[in-house]
Amino acid sequence: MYKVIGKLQSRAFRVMWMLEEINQPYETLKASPRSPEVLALNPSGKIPVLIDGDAVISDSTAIITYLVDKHGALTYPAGTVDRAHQDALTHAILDELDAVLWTAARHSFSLPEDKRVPEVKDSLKWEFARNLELLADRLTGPFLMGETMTIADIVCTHCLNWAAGAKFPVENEKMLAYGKAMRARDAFVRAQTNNAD
Ligand SMILES: N[C@@H](CCC(=O)N[C@@H](CS)C(=O)NCC(=O)O)C(=O)O
Repeated sequence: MYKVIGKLQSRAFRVMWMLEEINQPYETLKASPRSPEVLALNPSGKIPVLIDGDAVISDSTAIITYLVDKHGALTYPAGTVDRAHQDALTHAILDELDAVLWTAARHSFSLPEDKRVPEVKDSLKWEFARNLELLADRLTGPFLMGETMTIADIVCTHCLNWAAGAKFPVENEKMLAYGKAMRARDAFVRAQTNNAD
């Protein structure tokens, strides 16, 4: 059985949700970043980490990519042009949404206090809203890749939830409707209820 290391309110949620989507059983260890349990598995101290037998895999996007490739679901096959587009979209979301939110988080609580520049957050909020508008322009189907749900939707929806928690306004109607539909998925709801603290 898979083991997910990390708390629900972190990028570990992406892994829990993916495992629910592909109907794979898993257990969780609700460890905090940089805790001894995490450091023993991942020298960076970051969560999530996935344990699959003897294998230890870090990074939420690497983990969910591994899972979809292994189980042949929620992805276009590796080596196809569709997969290249899917990967490009996933990386764009990491650059344009995840990285912006993470920079704000670092300047809110993660960096040492004397290294934080809280004033940067207004600029990041503007950048996030602009990037979301650009992403919305590309949204033509129920999912980011059109008719097929992929890992890009898991990463993007997680970033939309993260934005709400970080008080980054999401005002684009298309993205609001998209987020609502993604959060209504049975697997999303199961991931939240099965892993609540
Ligand atoms: N790119 C990594 C980022 C992992 C990451 O930064 N996780 C946060 C929690 S969501 C963390 O562990 N932060 C602690 C730290 O950076 O020291 C991923 O997607 O897993």
